[in-house]
Amino acid sequence: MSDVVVEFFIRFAKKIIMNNITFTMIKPDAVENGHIGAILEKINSAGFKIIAMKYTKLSLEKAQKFYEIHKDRPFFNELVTFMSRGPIVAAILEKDNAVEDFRELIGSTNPADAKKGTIRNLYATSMGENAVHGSDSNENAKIEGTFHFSDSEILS
Ligand code: IDP
Ligand code: MG
Repeated sequence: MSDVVVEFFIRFAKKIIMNNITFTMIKPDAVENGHIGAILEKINSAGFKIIAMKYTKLSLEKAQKFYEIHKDRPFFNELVTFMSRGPIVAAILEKDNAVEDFRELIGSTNPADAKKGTIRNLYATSMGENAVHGSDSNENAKIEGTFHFSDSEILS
C-alpha cells in the first residue's frame, strides 16, 4: 500500500476513535481577570487547533445541567453559582491525544497542586475558581462539545 493510502486510513481511524478533540471553557474568574488572550495563546502554542469557539454566558439552569454529574457533591451550588455569574469562552479543541494533553496543559484542579507553567498554576485563584475547564474523557468531550455547539458551528 502506498504511503498516501496508509496515511488516509490512519486519519480515518483517528476520526472514528475520536481521541482528537476536547472541550474547554475559560471560566468567569479568568474572563473577569482579563486572561482570555493569555489563555488562548497558551492553547495555541501547545498545538491545539480551535475548531469551535464562542463568548457566552451560562444560565444557572444550563450550568446545573452541564455539571449534573457533580450534583451530589458538597460544592455543587458554589460551582454552578460561580459558573453562571459572568461570561465564559467555550471552545472545542483539536489535537492528537487532545483530552490527556489538555489536562496536562491546565494542571491539577487545585491550583496549589498545579505544576508550574500550567494554566491553572498561572491564572487560577482557588480550587473552585480555577480559570479553565477541560473534559476528562473522549466520551465527555463529545457530550460537552455538543452541549454548547451545533454541527454548523464546528469547523474543523
Ligand atoms: P476538574 O475541573 O479538574 O475536572 P472536577 O473534580 O471535575 O475537577 O470538578 C469540577 C469543578 O468543580 C472544578 O474545576 C472546580 O471548579 C469545582 N470544584 C471541584 N472541587 C471543588 C471544591 O472542593 N470546592 C469548590 N469547587 C470545587
Ligand atoms: Mg472534571
